[in-house]
Amino acid sequence: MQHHEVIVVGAGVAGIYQIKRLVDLGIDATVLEAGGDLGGTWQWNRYPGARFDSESYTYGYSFSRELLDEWHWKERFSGQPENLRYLSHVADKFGLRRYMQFNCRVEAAHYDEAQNLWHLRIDDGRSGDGRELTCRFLILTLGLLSIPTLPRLAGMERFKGRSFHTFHWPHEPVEMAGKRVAVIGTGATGIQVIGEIADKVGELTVFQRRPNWSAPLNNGPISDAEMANIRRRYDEIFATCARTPGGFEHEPDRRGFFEVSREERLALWDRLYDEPGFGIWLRNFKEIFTDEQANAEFSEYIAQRIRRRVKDPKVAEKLIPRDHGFGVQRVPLETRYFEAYNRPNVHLVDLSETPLECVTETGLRTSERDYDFDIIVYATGFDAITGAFDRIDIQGVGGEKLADKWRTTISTFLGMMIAGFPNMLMPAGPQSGSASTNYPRGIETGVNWCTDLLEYMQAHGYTKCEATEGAEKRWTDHVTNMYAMMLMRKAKSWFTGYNSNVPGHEQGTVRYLVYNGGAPKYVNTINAVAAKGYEGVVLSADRGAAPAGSQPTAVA
Ligand code: NA7
Repeated sequence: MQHHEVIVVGAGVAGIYQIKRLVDLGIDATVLEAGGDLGGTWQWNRYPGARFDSESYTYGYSFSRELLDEWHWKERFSGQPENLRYLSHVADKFGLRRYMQFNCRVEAAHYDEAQNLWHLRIDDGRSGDGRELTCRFLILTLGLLSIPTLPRLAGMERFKGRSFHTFHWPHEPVEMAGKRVAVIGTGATGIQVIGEIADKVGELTVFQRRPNWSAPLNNGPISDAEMANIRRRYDEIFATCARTPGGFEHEPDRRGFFEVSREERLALWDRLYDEPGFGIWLRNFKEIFTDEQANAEFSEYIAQRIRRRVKDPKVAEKLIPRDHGFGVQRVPLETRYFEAYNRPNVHLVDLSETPLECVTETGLRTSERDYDFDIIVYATGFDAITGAFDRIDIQGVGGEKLADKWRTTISTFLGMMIAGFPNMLMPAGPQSGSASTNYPRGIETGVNWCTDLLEYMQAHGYTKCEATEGAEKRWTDHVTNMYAMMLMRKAKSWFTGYNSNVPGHEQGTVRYLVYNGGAPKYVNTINAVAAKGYEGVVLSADRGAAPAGSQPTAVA
């Protein structure tokens, strides 16, 4: 049986950095990854148009000056192939691949109290004992959006053309010229795909159930001179990211929404609409997120922008959301998205008027008619944030199942630990600072905190850590209370745990999954916990023995 001091599950952006930190400390650790290679999100999502909505140079890791100095981001918002090359480069540069085992799906992780060990069962074709691994510490870097979900439509298997979820877009190029293509879903993914393929396919039919508020990405190349300047500014850039709520360079406008004139508000919005990235969301007035009236006025501004860009007024009205205001769901950024609907080969089907009924051998049937397609693209989203945890049979003290504990309410301590699940850490778990911020900025914070905890334990001779129930309750109440002031609490989105395709999550009953206090407050809080000797965490020297016959560091 393989035994390691630490097993990290998931070799995405968080897992790569986590193993780097562990290797640097000389800790015996391995990464188990279900996919055939590293990269997580950027390994799987190969659909046309997949790219960062974060400025590339704020998405890259900040931990190595050498890495920052040598990597040239070619686009302000870099695309999937380049992003995967980057992560691969990081792993190769720091020799991390040899600590990773691919095609290893973790099926179960059970905590053994007597031995103070986690027992993992993997599904990778190995048989017998080889499927079992043990570790003292289990670090889950599973990804927030790693479990794609498909509609529950009758007949999906009988479609004779090609169909795939965007997450499973094929590795080899998909021939789309002249093809009749359907895209179901208009979230951030659908909006990227539609803008990218509209002029490359024969006919494109978009099946939209609810429109999303979306604004221009305004992407562009980064020249050598600009990149040199970015390199010079890296310290300043990361310092800015660290002090902004979203972990971006975008800082909120501190003026009160109602304290400036309407003309001043319009001047700001006109400027932001033409600027790159999330500025339109995050450089805006803070009241957009909390005040119905402010949000309505700004939403109407964006609606006017849509009307100006979409020629057919009927289509324009269908693309304007009515059930939620701008920015209370994750704002997709787009490139030529609205203009796509001005093309004669692009058609919009409003599923709120004519719902999908089933998939046929040749295409899709709505309540109104049949449509024939060569390719159906499901851009239908993810069982977000907790989905990857639910797919592993995780059992803590006394065999308590995490899926049961989280069935009705999510509860964590700092989004990184769970009472009843000792020595299990989640650098970017539900209720942590990562989900609602520029992800790598958040995960660096989480990974550093978890790694510092391990170092602290080693230095003090502790072998077991567990959050107390009281600390967990206080944190979860804090996360819950923060939703009370946010308009987002009313939106049906993955930030609030809604997913129409996952039983139990389709009603849109709010689940408190993300921390809304902003990155600086989150970092201050977790640092204060550490400074007080990990207040809220019981640390003990419960020395369980490694299992008989175990082989340390048997990395493939
Ligand atoms: P999202 O944002 O969850 O969007 C999924 C889209 O698919 C959304 O428009 C859904 O409509 C639609 N959908 C889902 N199921 C169905 C069914 N059964 N029928 C019709 N339409 C459906 O996922 P994305 O992948 O776009 O984005 C996820 C994140 O990835 C994104 O925020 C970025 O951070 C990266 P609905 O709104 O439910 O009516």
